[in-house]
Amino acid sequence: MFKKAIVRTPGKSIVQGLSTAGLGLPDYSKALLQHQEYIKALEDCGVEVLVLPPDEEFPDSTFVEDVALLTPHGAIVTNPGAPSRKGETTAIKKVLRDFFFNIEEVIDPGTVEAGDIMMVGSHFYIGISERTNKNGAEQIIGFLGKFGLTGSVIELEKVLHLKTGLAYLEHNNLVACGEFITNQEFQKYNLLEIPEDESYAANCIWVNGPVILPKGYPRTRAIIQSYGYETKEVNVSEFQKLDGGLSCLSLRF
Ligand code: CIR
Repeated sequence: MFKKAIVRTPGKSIVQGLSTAGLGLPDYSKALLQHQEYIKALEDCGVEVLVLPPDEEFPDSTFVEDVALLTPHGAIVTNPGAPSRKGETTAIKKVLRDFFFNIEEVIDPGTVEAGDIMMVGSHFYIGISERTNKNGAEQIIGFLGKFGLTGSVIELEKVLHLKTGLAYLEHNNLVACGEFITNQEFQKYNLLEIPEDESYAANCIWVNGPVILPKGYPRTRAIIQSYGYETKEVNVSEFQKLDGGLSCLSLRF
């Protein structure tokens, strides 16, 4: 169960965020409203949300999930592979001190963005991507070991982050899209296969029972509901323009 979540309000500089989506620039006022809707959805799932102020210096800093990995036994501050995002870790480290006694930190030459890490019980899958390298993944596995947890590595082919195409919904149920559907590692789960034209919705989050998913993906919603989940939809179109999914917008613990 998640008791708390940390989010960061987008700043005006969000329009300078990294993007490959080709969907145009995000609209700042819309992004703010959507962010509030997102917070409300988390609260409706029984989570207390800590809302951090905008950090204009870092256009992508609203995607807080990438800068830390939070586990029940300790936190790990990452070292983003995107040069423009490296400095985001300083602020999150200060925030985490209020909640975690054990805090580890990934250092160069290791790079990690935690959008590449998926928690399944006490095991963590770590995607090797353009942002997360092998050295970074090894550091993560070492820290997890100290916490009594385990980790393993998954090579990514096409997607930005591991959780761009995967979401664990507890109860052995795994939402998967594209390259992950046939990956041997994931065949032991009940795979909820998301059609390619709804791939953006594969990045959804289980929050204490309900599943929050992006608005506008009816087939994905139906698949998730068919497994007995209550669903909540949030419009995150302005974050999608920056390659950001639902999960990236919060750190849940
Ligand atoms: C980036 O490229 O870093 C941001 N524009 C989007 C990060 C999305 N994070 C995620 O998928 N975990």
